[in-house]
Parts: sequence; C-alpha cells; structure tokens
Amino acid sequence: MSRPQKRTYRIASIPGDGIGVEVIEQTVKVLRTMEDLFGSFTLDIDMLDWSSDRYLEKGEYIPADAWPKLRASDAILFGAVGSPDVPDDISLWDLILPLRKKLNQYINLRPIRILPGVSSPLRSCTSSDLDWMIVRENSEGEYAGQGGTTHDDTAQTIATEVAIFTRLGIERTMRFAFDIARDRPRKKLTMVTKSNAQRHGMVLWDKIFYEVAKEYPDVETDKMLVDAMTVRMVLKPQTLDTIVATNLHGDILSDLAAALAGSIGVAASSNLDPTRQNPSMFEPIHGSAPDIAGQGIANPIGTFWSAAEMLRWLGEEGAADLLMKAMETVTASGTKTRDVGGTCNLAQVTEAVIAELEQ
Ligand code: GGG
Repeated sequence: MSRPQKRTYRIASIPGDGIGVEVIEQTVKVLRTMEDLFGSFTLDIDMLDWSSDRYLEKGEYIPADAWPKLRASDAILFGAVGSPDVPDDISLWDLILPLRKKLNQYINLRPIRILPGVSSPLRSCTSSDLDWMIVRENSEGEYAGQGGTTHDDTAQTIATEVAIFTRLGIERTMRFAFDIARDRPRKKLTMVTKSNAQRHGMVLWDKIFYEVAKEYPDVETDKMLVDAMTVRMVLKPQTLDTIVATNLHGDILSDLAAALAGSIGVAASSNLDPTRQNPSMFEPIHGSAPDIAGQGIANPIGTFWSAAEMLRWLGEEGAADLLMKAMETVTASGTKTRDVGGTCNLAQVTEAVIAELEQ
C-alpha cells in the first residue's frame, strides 16, 4: 500500500522589525517541531529580510521583482513593522499595506479571548465573559490612501484624509462576518460604525448591514457607535460575541480588546483573501515594540497563535489544535512573560511550548 504523500507548504516569512524578528525566530522553532511531530507536512520557509534596516539601506522594503514568488507561496507569516528610524507612515505604507492590498487580503480576523492562566485587567472578568471574534475590513476606509496636503510648511497648511467605502468592500465583509457569527455558538453579530458623525460611508455601512442581515435570520444583530462600543467592551464584555468594524475602527477596537484579554502580546490576526487566489498572511496584532526589542522578553504567544491559524487555513486542523492546546497548557502552568504577569523570557516560553508539544 502506498503511503499518503507528504504535503509541502511554501511559507514566506517576514520577521520585519524589532520584536517581530524575535517572535518569528521562536515561532519557526515551534513550526519545525510541528513538522517533526506530524510527519505529514513540510514547511518550506523562505525568510525574507524586508525590514526597516533594508529600507534605510536600499530605499525599499519589498524588492520590485518579489511579487510573483510571493504570490506563489501558500501563506505568509509576518512579525511586526515599525522603527524609530523610519516615519511610521512609510513603514506601514511600504510594507504591510501593499501586502494586504496587492494580495487581496480584504478581511482581518482577530480572535480575542482570555487564555488560561492570563488575567483580564477587568475585575471579575473571566474567560467565559470575554470570547470575541473581531472581523476588521482590511482594504478600505481611511487606509485607502486618498487625500493630500496643500500649502505645506505654511500657517495655512491643509491636509485631507479621504475615507473610501465601496458597496463591494462592505458587502463582502458583512457576509464574511455573518458567516463567522453563524458558526459560533452564540450566533450574535455587533456592527460598529460612527454613522451619527460620518454621514456617507458609515451610513452606507449601516444600510448594507441591515440588507445582509435579512439573509441571516438565525444571527442576532445589533449596531453600536464606536465610542459607545469602547464603553460596552469594558463594562459589559459578556454581551458581545462577533464584532464587525471598519479598517480603522477594527484596528483600534482590537488593541483595546487584546488589552482587556490580558495583553496585546497574546493576540493573533489573520489577513485573509477568502477567494484563496492569493496567499493569506498571519501576524500578531502587536507592533515592533522598540522599547523592549533585543531584550528577549517579548511575548511570543500572539505569534504562535497566528501560526496556528496559518496551519488551520492551510487545512492542517490537527496541527493547529495541538499547537493551541500546548500554548494554553503553558500559559495555564504560569510559564508566562512579564506583560501577562509572569517572570519568563521569550525563549523559556518557547521551550515550554515545544516540551508540551513533544509530550
Ligand atoms: N504585527 C502587526 C504590526 O506590525 N502592526 C503595525 C501596525 O501599526 N499596524 C497597523 C495596522 O494593522 O493597520
């Protein structure tokens, strides 16, 4: 009898800057362990040095001829971007945003929950009170890059930031969010806008939300203004489940959500092309954290979780579940970095996860 063929996944890994480099290094070790344990798949990992250092040396993050090979990969594992030596808008617009846009990754999925052994800063908030899935639109809004300045360097300088919202972009995000909500036990979707103040794009979001909701009568819905949503997340976390928001609101709300779940260091995200015509990209939601970079104390859990989501997206459900279980056993045992109240460093948490996987 012939043995089932070993699958090979081509992974492009972009550690980026600061702690991104450190957490990706550890995540690759964990992935190598998964490969050995399972024996049914191989990860062909191409490490790409697309960092701010490269930008400072060569004037570009992404080499112009890199796209065909990148498009041919099965997934991208990303660390973090941002350097004190490069303006933040350049690092974002020259690295992470072209990846999301050119690879049609129009959904950013951010699961947020309190991991075992991790405490929420909210008094008496338990893991059953805070278990959210944030669906962030990932291609439009204020991230469309429209606008400009005039009368630069004068007292009359004018800057415009034009948010773009399209029916296509909103509708596909809503459908994705409703599908996610429908598959979760509570079947509940909260949509966030600022449609009292922003009368065009946000009102279109509201309108399309109600239209699409008609196709999902089994999903309970409600709508929040983003300012009131921040209060509800803090005071009534148990009333929320799946959340859908614009690019900018989703980014801000998910940082708050991660902090409420214990630390931004434990939160994962998936930049998805749901059509699967391009590779999707998996990254922790945290940035490059220059203040702690190089000290070996960053929390790798958000990146491990992102790698688990990558394995799931690739169809390796068993490996994804095993990695999540190992991670949660380790956090529950108290092997944690400082941001979540522990005393361990990055390498110690990694070693503990690997030891747990190898049990
Ligand atoms: N690992 C994610 C990362 O480096 N994020 C930097 C950042 O500022 N991202 C903004 C965004 O996701 O829109």
